[in-house]
Amino acid sequence: MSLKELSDDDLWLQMQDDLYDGQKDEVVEETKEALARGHTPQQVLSEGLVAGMDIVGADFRDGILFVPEVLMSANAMKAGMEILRPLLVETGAPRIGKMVIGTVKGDIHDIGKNLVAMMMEGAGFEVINLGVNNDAQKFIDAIREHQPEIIGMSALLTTTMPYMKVVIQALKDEGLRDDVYVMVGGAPVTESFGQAVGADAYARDAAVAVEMAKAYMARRRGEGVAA
Ligand code: B1M
Repeated sequence: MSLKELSDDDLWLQMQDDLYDGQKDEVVEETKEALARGHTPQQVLSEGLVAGMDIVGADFRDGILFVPEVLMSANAMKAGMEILRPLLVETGAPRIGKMVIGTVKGDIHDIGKNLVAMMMEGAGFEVINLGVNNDAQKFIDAIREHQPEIIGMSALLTTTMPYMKVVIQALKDEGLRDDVYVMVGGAPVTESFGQAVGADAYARDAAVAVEMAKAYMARRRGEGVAA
């Protein structure tokens, strides 16, 4: 059966299966087909790519999948995200602020962080994406160089999320803490953890991150305040 003959529900299932199997080319074709059917990039992300990665995550946790297989799934997901990228990024929204974002030291997960970066760009933020495995000095250097209003930290491991506190302490030590709004996120991160490490905001997903960042910029403009 060709892709075009699949119902929408079966197309999502096929995408999830192919992502699970690390079939990059197929995921790209299915992403294009879903868009051609008029689904929004957000729908393609949630019904196809993220839903597929959720199954990968569960089987990784349960010892059914191992790192090499998960890497292939991650690459397939990234290939699908590349198709969505222009739609998420080039929305023509006016520039409203600047954000530096990175995954913290010891952590190489970047899919969710890249999704946040893309959606922030789509909302009108200039985004400086530091990539993965960033120590506190990298965040500090980037703040000095780019003067962002917002910094975002992502962590996917319970062993790396405490490093967010190290970065926030380093910002204080360098006298930069009050200049930036600190946002944190990633699968194991919670609202209470964010508060405990002294972040300004925790966002559970990319869409929420965008809304919080926009709300902060509006407050900042309105009140003429720093972070
Ligand atoms: Co890893 N991994 N992994 N992994 N991996 C997890 C995180 C894990 C939960 C899997 C599991 O056991 N179920 C587990 C962590 C357990 C724990 O700490 N409690 C785990 C582990 C153990 C590991 C290794 C240690 C495995 C090993 O080597 N034995 C190792 C660590 C490597 C390292 O970082 N040092 C490892 C490696 C890898 C791969 C390299 C194979 C690959 C990463 C590839 C890549 O990113 N380029 C990988 C993957 C893919 C995953 C899972 C399966 C999927 C993560 C993902 O991309 N999700 C993951 C399982 C899971 O999370 N359930 C898992 C999709 C993405 C869209 O969601 O990143 O959560 P997420 O982002 C969300 C939100 O969290 C939020 O927005 C996004 C949605 O809109 N968000 C933010 C994220 N960052 C934000 C920042 C914000 C705001 C919101 O503001 C700044």
